[in-house]
Amino acid sequence: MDKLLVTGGAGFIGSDFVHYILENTDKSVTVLDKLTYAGSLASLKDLPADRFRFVQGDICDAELVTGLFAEHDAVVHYAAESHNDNSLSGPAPFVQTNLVGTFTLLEAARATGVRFHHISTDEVYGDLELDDPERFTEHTPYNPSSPYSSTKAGSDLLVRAWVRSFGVAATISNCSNNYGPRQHVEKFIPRQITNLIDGVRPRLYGDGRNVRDWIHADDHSSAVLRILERGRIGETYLIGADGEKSNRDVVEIILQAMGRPADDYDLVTDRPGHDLRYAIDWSKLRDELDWEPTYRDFGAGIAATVAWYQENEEWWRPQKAEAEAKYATVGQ
Ligand code: NAD
Ligand code: TDX
Repeated sequence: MDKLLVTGGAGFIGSDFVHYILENTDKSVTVLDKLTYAGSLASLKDLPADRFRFVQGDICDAELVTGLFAEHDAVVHYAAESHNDNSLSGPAPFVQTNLVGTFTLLEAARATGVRFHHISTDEVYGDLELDDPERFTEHTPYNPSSPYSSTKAGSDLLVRAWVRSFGVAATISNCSNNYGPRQHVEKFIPRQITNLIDGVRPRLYGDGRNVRDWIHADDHSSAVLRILERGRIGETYLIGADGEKSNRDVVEIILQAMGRPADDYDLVTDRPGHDLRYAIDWSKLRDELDWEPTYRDFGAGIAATVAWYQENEEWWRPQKAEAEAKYATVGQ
């Protein structure tokens, strides 16, 4: 598996995977990315020219996609519309990219026989009560809440059907919330960090008690590589790092890292249908594939992420006004 095609490689997690592969293996990488508002070539700067190529294009373009599959040993599929809040204000591109796009890639995998890994989310399982002792496992029934998570759930089911009906050589991973450098400022953690840089108080939806299970993007990347190399075809693997935190706790950790009082935030209008809690049981990945996360200290990970946004304003500044203008229309 020397030649990888990475869809969505100009986005947050896809670009992390590209950097991770080029730094830690001898593989070569082609990125296929449409460069929507969420994609940035600045996330793919200074990569080795002899092992890296960028193709701008749409995963819904069957001819382009099938030609690219035939030139590679494996495809890792990150491309998606990824933001829940956008899926509430405009669901159409979510249906197009997440469902039709994944269908188009699966048909190319079927035609070419190329190994396929599908990147998905824990949100396909719906949410948990705050005091539920259970966490999501590979056997938890699908119960998505938002247009985003329902299209991701649908894309997972397409992959499963293409494995069973057509023998496509695919695996799926469902990961918890990622943090780290190069995440779009529409998302929770970078939004609060860049607001604070701009002198604006962090904004918590509802009462701020919702819980997310955080993992550093580099740990997500190492897990995906492990599944690509050792995962069993047709299997689903959950990826997590025991990182449950309430949104309130996360904001307090960011405020502390930026030298501000712990209560220096505002509560704003809640997200409609807001999932209460996600929590991942990743023991299958540990027991079967011998994988462990390496980022165990969330406070240190956040401090490093804060430093990255402080030092890379030229990367995020072009996104900021548009992201905040969208939030302003819904009182968030
Ligand atoms: P992102 O929004 O930062 O990046 C998405 C990328 O896909 C962008 O570069 C965009 O230009 C590209 N893209 C969108 N539509 C396209 C199309 N039609 N054709 C080609 N490229 C297209 O997203 P992210 O946060 O990096 O998420 C990447 C993947 O990981 C998604 O599949 C998402 O569901 C999944 N995921 C994300 C998280 C998280 O915490 N962010 C957690 C679990 C799983
Ligand atoms: O300003 C905010 N205030 C706030 O309280 C924002 C932007 C978010 N929130 C809350 C909503 C969530 O409870 O913070 C939490 C995290 O929000 P997001 O960053 O939008 O992430 P989430 O909705 O949990 O989804 C993320 O994780 C799973 C990714 O965006 C998805 O792509 C991934 O599948």
